[in-house]
Amino acid sequence: AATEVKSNLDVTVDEFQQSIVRHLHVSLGTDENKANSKAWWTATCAAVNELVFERATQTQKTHYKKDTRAVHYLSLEFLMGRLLKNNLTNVGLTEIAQQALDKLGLDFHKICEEEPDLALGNGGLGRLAACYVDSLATLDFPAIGYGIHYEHGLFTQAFLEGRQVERPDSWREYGNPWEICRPESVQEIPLYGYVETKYDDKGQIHKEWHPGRIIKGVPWDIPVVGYGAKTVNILRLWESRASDFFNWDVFNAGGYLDAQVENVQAETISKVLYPNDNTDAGKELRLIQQYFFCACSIKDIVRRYKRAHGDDWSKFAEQVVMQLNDTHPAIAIPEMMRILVDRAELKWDQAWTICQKVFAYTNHTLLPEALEKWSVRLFEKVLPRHLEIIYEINSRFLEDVVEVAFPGDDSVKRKLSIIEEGHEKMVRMGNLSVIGSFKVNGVAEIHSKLVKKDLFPEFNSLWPDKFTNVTNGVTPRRWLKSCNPKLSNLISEHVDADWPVHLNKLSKLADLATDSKFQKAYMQIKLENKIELAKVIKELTGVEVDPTALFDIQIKRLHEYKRQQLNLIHIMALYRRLLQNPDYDMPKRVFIFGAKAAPGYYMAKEIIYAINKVADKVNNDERIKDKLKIVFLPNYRVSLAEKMIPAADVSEQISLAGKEASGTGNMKLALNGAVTIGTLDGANIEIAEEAGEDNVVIFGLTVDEVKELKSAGYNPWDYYYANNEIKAVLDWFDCDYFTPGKPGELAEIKRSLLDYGDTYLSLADFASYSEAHKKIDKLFQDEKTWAKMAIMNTATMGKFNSDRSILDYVQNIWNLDTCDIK
Ligand code: DL6
Repeated sequence: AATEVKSNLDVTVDEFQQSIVRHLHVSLGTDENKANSKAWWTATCAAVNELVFERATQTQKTHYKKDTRAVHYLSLEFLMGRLLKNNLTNVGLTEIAQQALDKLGLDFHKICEEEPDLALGNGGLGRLAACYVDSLATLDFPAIGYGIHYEHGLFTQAFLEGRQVERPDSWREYGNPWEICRPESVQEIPLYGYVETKYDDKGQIHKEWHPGRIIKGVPWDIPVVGYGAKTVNILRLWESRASDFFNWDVFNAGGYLDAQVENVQAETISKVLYPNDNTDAGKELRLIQQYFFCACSIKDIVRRYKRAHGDDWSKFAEQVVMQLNDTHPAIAIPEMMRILVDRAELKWDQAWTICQKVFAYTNHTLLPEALEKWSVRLFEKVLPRHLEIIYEINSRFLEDVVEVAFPGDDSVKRKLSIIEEGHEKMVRMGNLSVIGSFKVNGVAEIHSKLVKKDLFPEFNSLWPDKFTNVTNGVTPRRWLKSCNPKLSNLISEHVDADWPVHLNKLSKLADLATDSKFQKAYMQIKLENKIELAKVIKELTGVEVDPTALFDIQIKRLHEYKRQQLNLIHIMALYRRLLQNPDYDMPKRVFIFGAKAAPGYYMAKEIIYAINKVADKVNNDERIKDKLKIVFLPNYRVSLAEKMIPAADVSEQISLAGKEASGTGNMKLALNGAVTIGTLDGANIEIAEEAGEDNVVIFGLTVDEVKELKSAGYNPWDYYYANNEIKAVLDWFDCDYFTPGKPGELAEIKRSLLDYGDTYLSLADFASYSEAHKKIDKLFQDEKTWAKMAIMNTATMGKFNSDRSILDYVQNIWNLDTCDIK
């Protein structure tokens, strides 16, 4: 195929076919007659792995031999999705695998559908980590991702009479072919207990932590295949187990079951991913998860360093950089200090100098409810030595830095202290991360500005050079080449075949944006992708949609700041307009949602319910002649996104300005030719800059206007009384129109928008949003203009390649060299 990367893995169709069959026999112990689709999928993965693990070993050997500096990406989440198609794309064997399976009488796409998603993340933050490890391998940078080997990833979502119900995710119930256990690298991790202060002969103080529990960390490695399959890095995920020390006394006394209790508790640590996006869980188990994976990872890093450098710590900061993916791994900072001071017996200053050269921190949110704080009481119980270290870091910082810069200013000290005073003392992980890191970055231009201006202004005045921006990006291998093969092939007919690594080359398509032949080909592919999605919609919801209608897609976690409720009230307004005037001028529209709500987030679940109820009514209302359809696809996840994104006409990016740090779905949708309807928030601003104002539709208050309105005293009732449409739509929630026989069942939505203050200003932005949609309607009805806009979006998204983000990190933060793997 035109877009196939030249693989350096030389494999013929016959060889690949033989390899699949061999694995069916020797790895799975079955044969061609007995094997079901799952077995064929497993055997195909094994055939890929046979090639990939060779490269992984070669990569590790080379990094070791060359003693390379490496980045260690510490993240509580890696939302990897499915790996078979992605790995085949990256090794350049998609066609070969397809033909091999074809010869075996199997359908490649059906086999790929057997794969469970690796849903070890909640949303943007976890998916970003997955894109970044892809780019690091593609660009041949020595890197390792560290995280948790959750037994259950993000819950599976179903709808029961319109309400979200959660079921456990079991991505590895019977094993997963992509992972390899590494018992040789098991680590032991202490927890709880107390700290003893000792004095040596010279009167020097030594601290000794006597832990109350020891947990075993078992590493599982997943290969991360770079595009072109030169570098294969590793994602190392830690599973918790009870340590080998078993409670033999209890066991021998006949308490077999009691003796197992400890095992169960230990294994709980990596049992389940916390399903909260952009909120802090604040639970003991979560703190233990954070410490567990950081401590395992640091031991692993130190072991590898010592293999090359022995006890000479002077090179550590030259060899190691650790990126903290939000504050979740911030406990790594005091843990590193503990290793250096208590175990390696370095002087405090020497240890701190090393630490401050090793850590860098990415902030992913300004939302106050997502900024992590742990009670001092909890710290004292779980990590008593770390609390002491944090106090020491804090008092030295307040005396040596803050007092010098702001002499006598206690209010600044209170703000910058790692410890928040109050009726319950808290450890502020954000402040710890800033103090312990040499760089702090936000994830889009505007977000990084707000990090400096609103979140950490005093830190910024202390250390202006510490703060920087790295705008997020997404991997074009998964988010264009692999998920949208038809568009990829069309692109490759017009642009150099290496566009998946040099995404700026798509700019050449701009010359074709008004070329009617190219427009026709481009829009034909969009239509075919919409036909495919229509089938998925029918399968998942039973709703039939017209593929020629405008497909308007909002896919992201359900959160009030992302404003799915604004989308809903606008859809209801459209419905009302159609009921009042059946000839109301608008193209046929299908509004498509995909979103999971955190199980404990009441209002988010109410919004899902309301959308489903409104959908039921609208979809079955013959009066509006199918002009409006609404579908909420259950269980939104990476593999579903891959089917939705290529079929989108319009991309909804409608968060309240100042709330969405960046967004990355916005980039994926625009890259696949969807026109953004969006606020001036996060990366939308940069997308608009790149695409040009003619090719996006911007609406709503700006960050400054939001601040002004809030400080003047925002009153949603003003908008309710001033705008008849808002009033009518909100009043609809009070009756039983959408919930027959159950009046007021959706009234909580109205209450949140009026009585509870409309925190995210949906009513203030409604009129402007509605006008923006009218504009979209007009543009969509003009086929040529719309085709030009869609093509221009694809042509201008080069900046949002995650390779560019990684190169920004490398140049401004990590200072890495590439390493060629022969
Ligand atoms: O940076 C990745 C992603 C951004 O694109 C989203 O805008 C942002 O909401 C998300 N942040 C989080 C924060 N979670 N915590 N803590 O998920 O990060």
